Amino acid sequence: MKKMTTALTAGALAFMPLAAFAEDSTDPIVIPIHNWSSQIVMSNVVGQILESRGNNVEFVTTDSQAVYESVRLGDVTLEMEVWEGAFGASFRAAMEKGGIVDVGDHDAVTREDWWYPMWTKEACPGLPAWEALNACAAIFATAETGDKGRYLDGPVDWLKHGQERVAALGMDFVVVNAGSAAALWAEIGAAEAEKKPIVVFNWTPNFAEAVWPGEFVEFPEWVDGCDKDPAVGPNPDALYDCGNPATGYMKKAAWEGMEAKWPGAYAVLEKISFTNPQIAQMAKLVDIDEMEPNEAAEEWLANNKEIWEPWVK
Ligand code: TMO
Repeated sequence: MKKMTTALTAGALAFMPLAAFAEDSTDPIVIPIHNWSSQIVMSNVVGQILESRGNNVEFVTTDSQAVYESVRLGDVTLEMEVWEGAFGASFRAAMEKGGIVDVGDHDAVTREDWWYPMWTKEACPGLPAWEALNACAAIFATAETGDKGRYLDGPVDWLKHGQERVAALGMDFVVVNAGSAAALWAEIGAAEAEKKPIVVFNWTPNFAEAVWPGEFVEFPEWVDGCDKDPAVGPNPDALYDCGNPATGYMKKAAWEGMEAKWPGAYAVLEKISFTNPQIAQMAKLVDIDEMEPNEAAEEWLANNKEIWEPWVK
């Protein structure tokens, strides 16, 4: 565009169709992939939508926290799933430094926290209150945790601060990080046969809610600043003494330069908004139907044309 404006007079410019100035760069739009299924499938869905309108797209596997710095620097072009609970702090930190833009919220309402399958409640009837969970800690004990209960947290890069919460609330639990999301599902599946009480990290929207009815543990309600200011939350001397937001956002984020470089793709990104059932369905195609993420995306797009086609028109 710079070249054209120097080569053409203002008069000639007036006759150029506007579209000539709104062409997307042929450079690839770089889309990051993380380690949970809905994000992987949604990223493929959006990549395929952009490819259908002629954009070049490249996928890179990245850390789910460091990605906000990569977006800010333009090494990665966008992020489709900014979950408030897990990534709000990294997203806000990148926003403060500049270079990353908030491209709006999905329709989805999210929650990420300690969770148990419903059979656990039979062994610990005071649930879902966290105090009741703590009073039942012994029934969650494993060889690994001695007489304390075991809480299986998510992979470390989701930074759930489970250990800090246990310390801040004086809980009789040991936090163990799962190596992958699949390890969480394997743990729930293994406990199911004997209806063994377990408490693990889980989130919604997710495929799991259709497979294992369950509930989130109710911790002290999230208050802004609970992760920054010890005075916030019930323990005046500790951070992370609150649950995660119970009605969290899921945002889209992009590199600040995306709009100028790929204006067409950016306009599509602004319109994209997925709902809880749509996101749960994306995860299901991989976690239950065992499809490859790119095939899951093809299937999702083939079955949901009425949802996404208006976004590219
Ligand atoms: C980041 N996650 C949605 C898996 O909690």
